[in-house]
Amino acid sequence: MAGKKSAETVKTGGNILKELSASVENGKTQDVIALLAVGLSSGFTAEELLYDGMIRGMIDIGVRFKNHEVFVPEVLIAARSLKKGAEILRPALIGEGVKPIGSVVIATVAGDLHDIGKNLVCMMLEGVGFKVYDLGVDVSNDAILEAIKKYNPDILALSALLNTTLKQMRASIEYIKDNGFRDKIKILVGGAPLDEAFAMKIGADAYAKDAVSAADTAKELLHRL
Ligand code: B1M
Repeated sequence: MAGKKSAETVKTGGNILKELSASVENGKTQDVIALLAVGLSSGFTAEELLYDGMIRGMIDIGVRFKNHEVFVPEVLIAARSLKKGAEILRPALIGEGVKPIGSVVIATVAGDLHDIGKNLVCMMLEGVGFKVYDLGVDVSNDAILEAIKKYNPDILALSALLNTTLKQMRASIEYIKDNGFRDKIKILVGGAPLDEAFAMKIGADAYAKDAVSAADTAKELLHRL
């Protein structure tokens, strides 16, 4: 990434990205806030601090969660630190607002409460100029359909983090199709358990593996409308 500065050159004496990762993993929000301030003033980009620092900590705690070394409360505390950090980086990630290039309705599908990744996707979409209508988590097919009717978006973006909610993602797309709205929008899907092949199988227009590519892919989808 542009302007990359090796962590060793930071004058705090520590490795900012590693410390950020550990602070998120241990849910030390105050440390996250302080490290972000140092990181930003030391020349790291918001993307580096987010992806190479904070998200690594979330991935690490995810592995410990899977291995039953930590449990839901620890994961929630870490998630809270990451959310706080992402809020701090938000202005740097989003940039100055200009006339929207298009609009997106976004949701985490019904039965799924994971929203950290989706929230990052929202920020990146806003960052490249989309107007974003975020419906939140555990969003029913009806609520998605109502939002499409209300906001008339260019793109519907769906997120799922659980193997068990992948079929719900398919059901949401089917529901939109059954109600006659499929041809009016482009559908972008993402989330850790998905891949391109699955996205195509369930009738989405595109898949994106992370928040940055979600924003790029959404821009490409505008040309296919
Ligand atoms: Co959950 N959880 N969780 N969890 N959780 C995972 C996802 C899991 C992989 C952990 C594990 O076992 N290793 C596992 C799912 C296994 C599977 O089915 N594949 C799991 C499980 C099992 C569960 C519960 C069932 C646990 C339980 O209760 N026994 C339960 C389910 C609750 C429910 O949803 N109904 C549960 C609960 C929770 C918490 C509530 C404690 C908390 C969520 C808090 C919140 O989101 N507000 C939580 C968390 C935090 C995680 C982990 C640790 C971290 C997820 C995260 O935020 N990652 C996760 C393990 C892991 O991912 N390593 C885990 C950081 C985030 C930036 O990445 O969300 O992947 P991610 O988003 C990325 C990409 O996926 C992509 O871009 C993002 C950024 O680049 N992306 C998109 C996401 N959406 C996109 C949409 C797009 C494009 C790209 O276009 C539209």
